[in-house]
Amino acid sequence: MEPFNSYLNFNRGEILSNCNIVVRHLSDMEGMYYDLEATQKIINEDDRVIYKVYNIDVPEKYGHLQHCTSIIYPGRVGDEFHMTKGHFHAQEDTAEIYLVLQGTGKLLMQKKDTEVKILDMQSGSISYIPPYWAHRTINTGNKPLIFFAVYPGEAGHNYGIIESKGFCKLIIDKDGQIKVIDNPNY
Ligand code: S6P
Ligand code: ZN
Repeated sequence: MEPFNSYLNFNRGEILSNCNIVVRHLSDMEGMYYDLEATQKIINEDDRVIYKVYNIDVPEKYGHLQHCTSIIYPGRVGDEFHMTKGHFHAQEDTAEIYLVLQGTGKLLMQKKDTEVKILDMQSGSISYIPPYWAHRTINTGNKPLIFFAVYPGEAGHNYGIIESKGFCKLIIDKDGQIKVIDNPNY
């Protein structure tokens, strides 16, 4: 394989070449926000885009490095802030690095024994997600949250556990304050 450059628009988070784009509407995340009524209402109205991921094309193999940007648009579903689905890596002993380019948010992480860690995300923050931690990103601000991620080629994604149980904590807007609460459905 030959070396190559890609180009990132720092303000918009878009990568302009060598890329595939994942667009997640709310309907792609049904059941992941705890307010099911608010979810259904938004899906029926405009099924808004919650986030996009610009993935640079690299072989999903040991020795390579996957790299991408994620853009989470600001907003809430009920009182829960816009967020990613969240996942474990399929190859669980693989880590990841997130570098925030713009916006503010939280990085919610959880191990299988339900130990939880939440880190702040802001422009310039570099978060290290060690092996074995599931991770979800939440936009708690009023601008897009844009971050660049790098992780091992073979890591893959396991969404199943999070799709069925969620995380044990939720991050919500309570009267204009960011609050971490227990997930009533966990
Ligand atoms: C990949 C990395 C991110 C997420 C992206 C969307 O390992 O953690 O690129 O894929 O932020 O989140 P999700 O949970 O829908 O894949
Ligand atoms: Zn990941």
